Amino acid sequence: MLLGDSGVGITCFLIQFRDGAFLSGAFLATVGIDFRMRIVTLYGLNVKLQIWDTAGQETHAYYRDAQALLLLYDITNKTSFDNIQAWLTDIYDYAQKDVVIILLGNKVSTTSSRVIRTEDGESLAKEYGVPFMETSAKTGVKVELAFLAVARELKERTSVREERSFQIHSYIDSQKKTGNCCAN
Ligand SMILES: Nc1nc2c(ncn2[C@@H]2O[C@H](COP(=O)(O)OP(=O)(O)OP(=O)(O)O)[C@@H](O)[C@H]2O)c(=O)[nH]1
Ligand SMILES: *[C@@H]1O[C@H](CO)[C@@H](O)[C@H](O)[C@H]1NC(C)=O
Ligand SMILES: [Mg+2]
Repeated sequence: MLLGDSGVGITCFLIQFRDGAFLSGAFLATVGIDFRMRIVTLYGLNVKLQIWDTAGQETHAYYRDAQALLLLYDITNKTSFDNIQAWLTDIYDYAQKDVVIILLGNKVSTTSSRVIRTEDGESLAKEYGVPFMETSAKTGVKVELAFLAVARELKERTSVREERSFQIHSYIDSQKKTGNCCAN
């Protein structure tokens, strides 16, 4: 499930992942809740992701059952970043204890000015022990990586193997560096 303040780019992020395109034109604020599917291949298996799009506050009732939460803020909007702490506090109160969380600073390719530095996002994420990356729902930067990292982590958790070979933090760090398709 995608969460964050209104206007951070949640719907665009989801459409970019599903369709590989930026939802431009008329601004369509999400009302209520909606979901979309995409099938990805992980370890040679087709995995169907059911991704929920939400809008604004009061979403506890929905994310209580979510397996993973992608929490977005907008790097050009300080309010959306300042509210991340409140989001995380709520998540720890209402979400499942083993929920996978990832923090995303969206709109990196924006022409308007950045107000939240990369280091600010990194240190907040570190404080809460969650993985972090900066993304663009517009150009697609790290959109695929964010979802695939979460999907792999979920798959790993349901695996019957005793040893965990996959670690979401180190996976993201390595993918950020490789500069391949999914990490650009
Ligand atoms: N430059 C830039 N603009 C973006 C990006 N993602 C979204 N936007 C713009 O931000 C605005 C809000 O995008 P939405 O995807 O509708 O945001 P939302 O979080 O779903 O908003 P609500 O549904 O109203 O809560 C739109 O004008 C998008 O064009 C991005 O990565 N870069
Ligand atoms: C910044 O984000 C907040 C939500 O965090 C929103 O209410 C506000 O309209 C946004 N400001 C701008 C200039 O987009
Ligand atoms: Mg929306």
